[in-house]
Amino acid sequence: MSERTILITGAAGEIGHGLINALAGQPETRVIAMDLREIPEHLQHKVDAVHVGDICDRAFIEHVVSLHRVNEVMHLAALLSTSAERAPEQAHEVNVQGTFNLLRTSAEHAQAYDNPIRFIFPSTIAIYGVDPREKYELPPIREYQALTPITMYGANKLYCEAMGRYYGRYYRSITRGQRRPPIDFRCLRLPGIISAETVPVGGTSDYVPEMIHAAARGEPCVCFVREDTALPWMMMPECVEAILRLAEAPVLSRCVYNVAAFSATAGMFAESVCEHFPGAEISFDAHEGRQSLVDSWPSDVDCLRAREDWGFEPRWTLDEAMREYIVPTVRARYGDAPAHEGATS
Ligand code: AKB
Repeated sequence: MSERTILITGAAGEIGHGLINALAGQPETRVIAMDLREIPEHLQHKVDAVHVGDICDRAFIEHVVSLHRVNEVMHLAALLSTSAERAPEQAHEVNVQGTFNLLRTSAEHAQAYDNPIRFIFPSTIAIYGVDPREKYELPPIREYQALTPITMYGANKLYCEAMGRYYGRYYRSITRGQRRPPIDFRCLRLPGIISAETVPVGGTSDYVPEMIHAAARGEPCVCFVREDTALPWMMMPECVEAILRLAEAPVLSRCVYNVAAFSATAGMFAESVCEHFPGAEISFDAHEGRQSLVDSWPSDVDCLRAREDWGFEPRWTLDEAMREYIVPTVRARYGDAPAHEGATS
């Protein structure tokens, strides 16, 4: 790839942290970090420019894209599922209008320089809407199945997938002639993501990271879903690797892919956490509203197309992730947790 000038929106978020760290020092690569809030101090020296502003501010987006002649976008800025259910109209503004601003500006910029902009879009398992009564009978779900989201976040992301496909395949099709579409749109539907370095905010799959970080801090945790609730999961390093591998893949035949490492229940995670943090206090008290969201998401996804088209390959099973990534990383972050009350030595 020629020199990459990558705009990362939502750069102060969990995935933004991981991408900035992974891209720092890469040859022929400039990273432009953008967020509504300041980028943490320890990341600022790892990027080439920082812009604090609103994804919904079209003039701001146009300024940043043209100032840096951006040729690649990793668009992470979004209100996640729980935040979006608490403020659905704001979620639409950020998740849909913000993405539209970025797509249209990128398209205009790409046409001005006659060079398509690669646009990496993290979608979500929340675009699926399975019948909770059938959730655990279904085989791992394919990209074309059950596209009936019940959340504003899932609806937003599904529409943005369609917008991205339009800009990447069918943009102005009746007037474009032989010119290629202005956007090279690539999308991965992310499962529950677990970061051992940052604590999530606003997601409904946050119950597992919350459990892990609480145990590492020696604090009790009440899990807001039932113990038998299953979702597909991957660790943050696997998520970052998947985004970068998708971004660097040659021409692709599809633009939307499932990715995940394994399926697991909240109870399986709790059991593993208690093995590594003896005496960790984990209880379950389902929040009806948040439980209903998770019950509409598939327990597992079929990632065959990602494996075949661009070599997606997760690293860890649940037990391996705990041993090789989560436990060493949270211990480094929190130090050796104070013994939980009642813990046996
Ligand atoms: C959320 O919980 O909203 C996200 C997701 C599943 O995409 N982590």
